Amino acid sequence: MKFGAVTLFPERVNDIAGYGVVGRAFERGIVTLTCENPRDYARDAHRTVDDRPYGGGPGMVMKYEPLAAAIDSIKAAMPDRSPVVYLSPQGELFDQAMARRFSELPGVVLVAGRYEGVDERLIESHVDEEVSLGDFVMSGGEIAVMAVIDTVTRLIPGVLGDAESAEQDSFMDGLLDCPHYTRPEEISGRRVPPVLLSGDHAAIGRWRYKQALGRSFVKRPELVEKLKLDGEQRLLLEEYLRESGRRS
Ligand code: 9D3
Repeated sequence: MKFGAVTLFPERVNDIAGYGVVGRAFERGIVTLTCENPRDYARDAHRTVDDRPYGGGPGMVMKYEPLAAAIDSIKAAMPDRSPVVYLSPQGELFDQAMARRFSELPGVVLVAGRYEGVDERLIESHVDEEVSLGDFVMSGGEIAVMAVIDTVTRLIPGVLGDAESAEQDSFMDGLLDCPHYTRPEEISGRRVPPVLLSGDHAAIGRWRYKQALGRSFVKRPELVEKLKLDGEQRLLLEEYLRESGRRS
């Protein structure tokens, strides 16, 4: 999988290749990242990449020409059918399904904006998809580009070890995680749930699924609505709500 990134801060985005599971995928050559800086394509003496907005108002807009040249240059080095994805608050919400779709492509070009955004004509001419991480305001697209690279890389076969991949396509898919505990058994009177010490793996699995279902229902009901619960799942959810004092 080849990632391309267009950014005014390539050293920041390249940092993604230096850490953890994703860093190892880069070391092993499973994924690559090529960055291009629009500033290197600015042709004036000041290497200008931004300008004042037509119509007035605060802030600056990223100029078309340096961005277009940077994207064209990176596309030339990418596989055919590598879409150009512009990270922006106006985009479609990023989720695991979108990440899976990207992970099946030979390449993706990710464009990070700065200032108030990019000249709209750049989006029309060079961008295939606009993608947002959610309804909050960041200072630019670099962290979003890194989030996409991290999420997509984890989905590429061979990147995760056996333990981590087993977790990925588990029956808890689409739900929030269950609680986790490690030693010691007691902290200031708070004990680890006894079932986790029982050695009864069927009971442990059932308890974990009940917790995942119950917390999802309480914190993120829309996740559970998507699932269409069967009788057994309904029973587990009732049990969770009773045990957590939300039902008598
Ligand atoms: C409403 C005027 N601007 C806020 C001061 C709009 C604005 C412009 C540029 C808001 C954010 C940004 C920079 N953000 C991104 O590049 C970005 C982003 C985000 O801020 N939130 C969630 N996902 C993303 S993806 C790219």
